[in-house]
Amino acid sequence: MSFEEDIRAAADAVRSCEEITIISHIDADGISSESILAQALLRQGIHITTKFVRQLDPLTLDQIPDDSSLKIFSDLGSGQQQMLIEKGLDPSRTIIIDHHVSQPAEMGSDPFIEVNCLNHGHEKMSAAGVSYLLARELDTINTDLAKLAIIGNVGDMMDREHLCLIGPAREILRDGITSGAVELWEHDLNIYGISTRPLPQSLAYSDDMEIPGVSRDPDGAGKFLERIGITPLQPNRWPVWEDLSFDQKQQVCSAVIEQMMAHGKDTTRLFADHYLFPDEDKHQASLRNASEFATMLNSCGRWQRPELGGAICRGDRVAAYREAEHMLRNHRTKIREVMLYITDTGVTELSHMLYIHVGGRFPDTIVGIGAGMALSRLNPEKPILIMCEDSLDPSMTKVSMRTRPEVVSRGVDLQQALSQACEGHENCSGGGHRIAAGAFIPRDHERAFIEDVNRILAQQYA
Ligand SMILES: [Mn+2]
Repeated sequence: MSFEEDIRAAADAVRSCEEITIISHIDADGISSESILAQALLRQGIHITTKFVRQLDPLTLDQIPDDSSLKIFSDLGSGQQQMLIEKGLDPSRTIIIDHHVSQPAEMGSDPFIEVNCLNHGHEKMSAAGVSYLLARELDTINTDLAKLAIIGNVGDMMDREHLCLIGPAREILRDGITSGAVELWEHDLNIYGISTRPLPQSLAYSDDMEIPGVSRDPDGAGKFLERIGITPLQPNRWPVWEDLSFDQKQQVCSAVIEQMMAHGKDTTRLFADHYLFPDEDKHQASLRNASEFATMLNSCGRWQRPELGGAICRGDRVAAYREAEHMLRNHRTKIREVMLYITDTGVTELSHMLYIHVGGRFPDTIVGIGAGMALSRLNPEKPILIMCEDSLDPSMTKVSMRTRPEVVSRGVDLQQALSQACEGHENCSGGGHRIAAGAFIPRDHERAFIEDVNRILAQQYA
């Protein structure tokens, strides 16, 4: 069946339902995906119950109600179909909305109703994108949900490699622009935090640009800006990128290009698309653009409050927003602690990767993000692998890996590296994406696992 036929089949399956249970992932993609599905289904008059899970394993599956409701798994499920069968889920009453590698159940069982863009060659689209296409198939009034689909896609870094959304995700972007909820800033400066971060910080900590005198040096970045006439609004209060006029932005871009060219730096990743939300209040700046909105959802999920993120996706700008802002501040502080711990402690450098074990010092839900941030301050040429205790099971270790787009373009695939390394050890499971991946392994396999991953990476580089 084609992608469109899969979408239609899923739409047909939900239309006749009265009750649906959504099981979704706790990250920005999973949270926005759930909000798209729940709102679209509510508009059909269907009663919805949601269960957010950190991962799909036999334990979490036990928490799913054994009732007559249709089950929709979103942002997970494709890789766990055999487990779903073993847990007794009825394939004709279960829809999987996903974008991870699909592994059908063993021969003999009926297939699930699965809508997975990856099965149709669309690598740069997330579960929120698939959920949106299903919502739009149900009713075209749901095009107002395109904004949430953009947030999910950006949250899952679908725009990172090409520095813009492509393929079906780009078509969803067009719906968002048409509905008026999304504004596209095309080929804009490739920095993070355009609505909330003081500009010197944004410039100093861009992962993609090496600007001599500016990168990793916020004071240097401030001086750089002052030289071209961009100054603090008040003492110590710098404007954010969104505050600058068109002319000021042009000035910054020209100065950045000049500085990079003068030092022979690669400028190919200097510009990226930004997705702005003009309907969001400037006083709630964390929601003004897709990547910062996604960060807020991620912080809700990673601190075990995904439903707060869900409330924000549904439009709560008072109680849930206030609480989420508080969590976001805490989230940033903790990630910063992880990053500083890594850079202060130092990592072990192997032939093809960096690694560090942080034990039980930090929540296992944020160490991967901290490692990603630390990477630009370490040797960004090699992927980083970080290990920590699994908070749910002390006999297990959680592994996270991060790398940069240039490394991926040289043939490195972290998802493949971790999955392959898992095959060589018992009770290991891993997955993710080329640029960011994770695994759970038994604690006593740590050493051997690291060596295996390094060896696999060596083959990938070759
Ligand atoms: Mn996802």
